[in-house]
Amino acid sequence: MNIDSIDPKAVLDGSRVVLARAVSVLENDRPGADELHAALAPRRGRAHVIGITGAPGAGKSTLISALLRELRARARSVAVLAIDPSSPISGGALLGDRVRMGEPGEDEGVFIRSVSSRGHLGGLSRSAGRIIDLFDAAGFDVVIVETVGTGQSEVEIGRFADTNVVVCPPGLGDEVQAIKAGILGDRRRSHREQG
Ligand SMILES: Nc1nc2c(ncn2[C@@H]2O[C@H](COP(=O)(O)OP(=O)(O)OP(=O)(O)O)[C@@H](O)[C@H]2O)c(=O)[nH]1
Ligand SMILES: [Mg+2]
Repeated sequence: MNIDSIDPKAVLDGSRVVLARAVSVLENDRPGADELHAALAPRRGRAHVIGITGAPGAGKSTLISALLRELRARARSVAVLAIDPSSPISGGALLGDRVRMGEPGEDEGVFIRSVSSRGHLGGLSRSAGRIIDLFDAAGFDVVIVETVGTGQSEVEIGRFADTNVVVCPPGLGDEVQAIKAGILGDRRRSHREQG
């Protein structure tokens, strides 16, 4: 038996263990990743995807912790995909977002996964879109995506999220910042809206 093979039905039935394995398959583009993604297609398109982006240390993970508490108080199930930067030198990543968000404990309505950007530019990882689709198909009401700490040009999340939040530390820039192109000014239709 191929240990990487994932039963899409088990993902749709809400098995956390299978969901965690499915994320790994997509993240590492293992054999079966394309088939898994395709099998989940009919169940996609229901979750509300929130992208949280902004400069390193701006407070993205802290805001997500607060959003998690608020959404759970409203009985919404939430999956979080946090992208942490990988080192161009060692290739490794400290998955620190997960630490800052705290442990969801036994809460079945929360699923948090940190992955590394693996050198992908744009603020996400190469597999992020597929993992968002996976969480959507698995039935979460809300999918929150934390980008790596971004600069002006890392606007890829705008293509995937229904709602985009840019966390800005106080005291930077002026109103011209908001109308320039780039992370604050760009308005894009998401991939998901385009189908
Ligand atoms: N004073 C103040 N500190 C904050 C606020 N939000 C977050 N912090 C602190 O700022 C530090 C970084 O916060 P994070 O939430 O980890 O920031 P982040 O944007 O997720 O950081 P990266 O993922 O590393 O880019 C932590 O020590 C937080 O406690 C805030 O509103 N005010
Ligand atoms: Mg963070």
